This record gives sequence, C-alpha cells and structure tokens, in this order.
Amino acid sequence: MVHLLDNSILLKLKDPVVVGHTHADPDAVGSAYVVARRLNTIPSFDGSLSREGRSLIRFLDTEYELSPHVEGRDVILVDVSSREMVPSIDIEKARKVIVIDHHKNKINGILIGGENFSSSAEIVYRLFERGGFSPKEKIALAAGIIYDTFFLKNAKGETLSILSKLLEDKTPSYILSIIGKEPLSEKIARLKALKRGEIWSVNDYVAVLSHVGSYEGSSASALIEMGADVAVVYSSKLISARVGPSLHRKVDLTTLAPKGCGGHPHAIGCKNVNTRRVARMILESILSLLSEGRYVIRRH
Ligand SMILES: [Mn+2]
Repeated sequence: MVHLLDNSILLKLKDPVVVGHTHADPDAVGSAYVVARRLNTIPSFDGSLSREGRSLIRFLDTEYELSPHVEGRDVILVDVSSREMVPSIDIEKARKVIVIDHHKNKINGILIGGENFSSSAEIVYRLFERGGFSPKEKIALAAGIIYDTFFLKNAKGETLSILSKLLEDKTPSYILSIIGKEPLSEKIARLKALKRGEIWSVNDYVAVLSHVGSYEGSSASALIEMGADVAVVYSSKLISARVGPSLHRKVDLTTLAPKGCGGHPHAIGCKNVNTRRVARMILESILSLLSEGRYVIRRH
C-alpha cells in the first residue's frame, strides 16, 4: 500500500468508476463528485445515501450511477476504508483499485491520502487545487470538511485555511443549511434523550446514560453539545457512546469497547448486543476510569 498525494495516477486512468461508500455522507458525496468531474465521469453511490449526503446531491444537482459495472475497469474508492463499506461493488473483479481516504485503511489497493487528513474532501482539495474549483465544487468539498471535522470542532489550523479558500464569502452556517436539516423524528429523539437522561458525575466530569427509539448517535452528540462529557445512548438495536472534547486526551473508547462495538477513540457504536445491559457496562467502565480509584462516583 503506497501513500501518495499526487493526481497523475488518477489522470492516467481510462474510464474509471468513482465510488463513494454505502450510506454516503457529505464527505463521500462531495469528494466523489469532485473527483468524478475531474475525470469526466459521474460518481457512483448505492441507494442508501445518508440524509445529509442526499441533501448535498440535491444541491449539487448531479447525476450519479447506482450500480456501476466494475469488472475489468479501474475503480476509485472515495472515503472507503474497508470492503464492508462498498458491499454492492465487486471490487475483486476490478482491474485496478485506488483508494482516496483518510481512515486507517484496510483495502488492498493504492492509497491516496492517509490518516493525517481531516477528510477525504481535504485530500481531494490538495489533489486538484492547482486547477481551481467551480463554485459548486467548492461547496461540495467544504461540506465534506465541515461534516467530517464534527462541524469544525476537530479542524486543525491547516484544515481551516483550506476551508477559508473554499468558503470565500460564505459561512459554515450556509453549508449547514444545505446539508443539515434534521427530520422531525430526529429532533424528537434528541430531546427525549435529554429528558430521559440518567446523570452521573465523577471528578468534575458529567456522564449521561439515556435511551431512544432511534438516532442514538445524533442523540449522544446532542447530550455532548448540552455539556455532558460522556454520553451513552441506546435503542433496542444499537448503542452509541461518545466523549466530548474535555476527555479526548484522556479516554479512548475503543479500548473500553466490548464485543459487538467498533468505531473511533471518541465515538463508538455497538450492535447485536443486549443494548440496555451493555450500555450500562460501557458507562460503568468509563466512570471507573474517570474515578481513578480516588474520586467518588455520584448519581444526580
Ligand atoms: Mn470521511
């Protein structure tokens, strides 16, 4: 696997297929859109676009292919880090596989980018910045960066300086107005998570355990935005556990994640588990870590 930041390999491809991951989010949509345009083709996504991804596509007013034929062709996977993220594509039958991605990558192919980048959109920006971008391409990449940095919270200075070139006279709120409309059911879930929250504290940190019918991840983020340092939210099928910025250097959730869970150091999700019981187990292990064996754990 080679890491490079050079578009010459892409420009040499003949009639490539540009594919974003399943349940494509704004980073996958925006990045694949720009790469496809540069290579004179249209991007491919499967039918399960995320809500934000679909909103961005609508704004970009772009066509996309639903189930591209990949046998014997060159395939560019965008924002894809594992085989499971492109379940409907026969990548084994492709001639060549090139991956543009910013995650720890598990795909056998040529990798462009790598973990140093905030988003695939930032990688695509660097690949094609010399040629300039159209207004829509700028919005596509800005949306990817804003979305993947958790609305700028995780954006480094370098990423912000790229974003300033993409936004020009526009604001992050403008981009959010394109991708960020929540459906009623999600707003209700977030508010119910708040209402039903069980509040714990230890060593000046606050942890909240709650449950919802769906939108566990969004609800956990809502609790963090409200001031919780730790949020664990479960439904009957899934669990989402997140820690806020105050704990980013202290807690790595992947080391606490029981079987059935996976994700990033600051956000994990679990399925195929007894959600109610496992959610409490996750909460307890975070609280005990934060108590450092000295501080008292209190329920409020
Ligand atoms: Mn991404």
